[in-house]
Amino acid sequence: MKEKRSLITCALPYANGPVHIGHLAGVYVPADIYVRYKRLRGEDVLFICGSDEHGVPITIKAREQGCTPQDIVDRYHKIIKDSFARLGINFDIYSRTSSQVHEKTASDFFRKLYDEGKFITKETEQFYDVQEKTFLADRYITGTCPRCGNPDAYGDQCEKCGATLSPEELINPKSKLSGGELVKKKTSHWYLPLDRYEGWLGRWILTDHKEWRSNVYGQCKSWIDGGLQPRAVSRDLDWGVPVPVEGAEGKVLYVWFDAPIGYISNTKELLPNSWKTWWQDTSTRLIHFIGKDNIVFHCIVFPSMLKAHGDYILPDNVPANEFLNLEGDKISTSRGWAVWAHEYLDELPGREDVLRYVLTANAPETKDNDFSWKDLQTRNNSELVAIFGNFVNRALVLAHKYFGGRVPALGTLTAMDREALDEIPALKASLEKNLEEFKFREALKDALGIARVGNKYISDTEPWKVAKTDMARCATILNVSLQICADLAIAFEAFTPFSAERLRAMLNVGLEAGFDHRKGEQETENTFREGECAALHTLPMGASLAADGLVLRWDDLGRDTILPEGHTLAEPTLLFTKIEDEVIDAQLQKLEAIRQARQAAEALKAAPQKEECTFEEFEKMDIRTATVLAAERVPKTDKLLKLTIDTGIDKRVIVSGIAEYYTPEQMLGRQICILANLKSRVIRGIESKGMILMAKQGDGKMRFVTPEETVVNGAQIG
Ligand code: B3M
Ligand code: ZN
Repeated sequence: MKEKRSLITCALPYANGPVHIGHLAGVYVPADIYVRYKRLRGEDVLFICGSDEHGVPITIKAREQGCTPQDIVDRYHKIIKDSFARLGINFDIYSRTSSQVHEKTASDFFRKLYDEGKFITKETEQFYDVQEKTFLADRYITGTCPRCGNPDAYGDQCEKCGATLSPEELINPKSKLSGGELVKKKTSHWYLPLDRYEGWLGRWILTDHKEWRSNVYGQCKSWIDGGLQPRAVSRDLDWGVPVPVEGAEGKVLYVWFDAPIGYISNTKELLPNSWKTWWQDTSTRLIHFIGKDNIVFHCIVFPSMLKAHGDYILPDNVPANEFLNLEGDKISTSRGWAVWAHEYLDELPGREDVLRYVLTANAPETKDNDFSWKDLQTRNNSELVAIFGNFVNRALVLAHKYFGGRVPALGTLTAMDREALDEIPALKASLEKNLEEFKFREALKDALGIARVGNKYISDTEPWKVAKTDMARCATILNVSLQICADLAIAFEAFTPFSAERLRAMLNVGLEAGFDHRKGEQETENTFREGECAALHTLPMGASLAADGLVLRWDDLGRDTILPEGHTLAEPTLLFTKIEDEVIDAQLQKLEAIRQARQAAEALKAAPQKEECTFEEFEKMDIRTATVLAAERVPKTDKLLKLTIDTGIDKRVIVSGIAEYYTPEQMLGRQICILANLKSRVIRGIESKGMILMAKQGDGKMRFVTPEETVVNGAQIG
């Protein structure tokens, strides 16, 4: 076994929707970069993830779609797992919290804490749906937001104004299940008394982990300073891990209690014999990659659970990211404002690395950041194509043109050669430091810096010109250039693994990275469910061994000579290609369509109720039926019709702004309703007496309000 051992986990995505670029940039791409880097350095790394398949939103989605929660998670687990694999995010295992191993692990975990008296129980009153005979999770309760009046606020949050709510605060709370009234009913639950861990958490995080990212440290500090409260670890719900206690029928573990245990279960599923090395040996470093909304659970709640249990190590670091926006707007699954991983992969085939690159370059590490399609195009065309790809292509094409596809001989190095070669170890040092400190954006700049060095070197030395007069000098320049290509094939492995592998194929070299953890594990029949285990990381030792056996290692990066003279190169192909405007425009149009559809849906929503009025106020209005006798357009206007109508008491003229919706011909003989006693007004020189009543939609569309069947003119409405 290697000395340095790291257990890397990524937040388990909820299996109630596909993953989008926000998830990728915040959690999965940085984690994969870190893992690949560690493997390249020969460290022992285990990379764990899986779907989070419990929780209320999944049950809501199932109800909405008329299927079971299991149907929902089966569908999305597959889509999510597939997207990760296609993006080269190579977990050692991507399992799921509906697995049997997980149910047992989570259940045992709870039971140990229960038996040891680590929980307290509390009886509270909660909303109960009498019709459905069930307690309701906060999400299942809707009502009017007390802050902004949104009639569709949830019991935990108002999505319109963003307020965090409790179901008690909602005006007119109703059950989302039955739509019916709610009653309060007593229920009892188990709580983890976080207040008992406060002192310990304060020392462990605020004193011992000052090196954590400032956003993470700051959030923890404010939680701890604010005082911690006991947290319920069970729920009244029928989807989840049943509470393993007699008399707890109808109760399951709270999703945030069972989900982090999923990290342990998935390790167990992969390595049934040696999982304890990863979770119980204090020389293992545990690192959780998460988004900022998960900080409290990974830094406060889960560590307290682990501490209470007593057998497990605690996280060494939790490099949580901020959020990624899309074209300046918050990514929102419910509003459909996102770029979905699986759609990107289908619509921009072969451009996995471009997405990985752009999401890293814009990683929301210290503050929220933005993804835009134009930026993706620019970074692809002017960085990946124009710098990295262009340099590699020139070096390889010239080596084929002048030296038959072999690494030419290195002559005496000039100052220019030396200068270029000397820049690489410095960039390597910075790259290592940044990767170790989870500064992936900076690290990517270092890697691209190597390509910049190469690109500048080959432009300055102009080997294509030198070839005309001095073949020996040309050989030296291309030798140096090819060494820099080899540097890039190592440095970019973590960031753009597909391209790095293609580059290594062109250079005819392999890469040493990692090894198979399952070796030595007894594979019992139950160990791996078919198709459940993600493929092992792409590059077990010597996997892409070149024909003549040259294998690159991290330590080669920055060496003057990585590729020996005479080493055979393969045919070059383009590493990256330009992204044309059409591709970007199509994506922008797709987003525009989403924006418009959303606006239209907003517009169709009923407007909020107006202020109260008294019956007397209503009575003042003379609303009655009338018939249109004549209709004509008001000259020089688009919207106005001049209508002559019979009100039952008189014949009068009303000017109405309905010409967009009705022609004069359509108006003739039509029975309508009017407000007869509206103060008369002069519109375009015509005196208008009264107003025609129309049903108006949010998008402006108008329709007449007409009696169900023809009545006499002047019939009063009220
Ligand atoms: N599924 C929340 C999320 O995806 C949750 C993470 C669980 S990690 C143990 O944001
Ligand atoms: Zn609100």
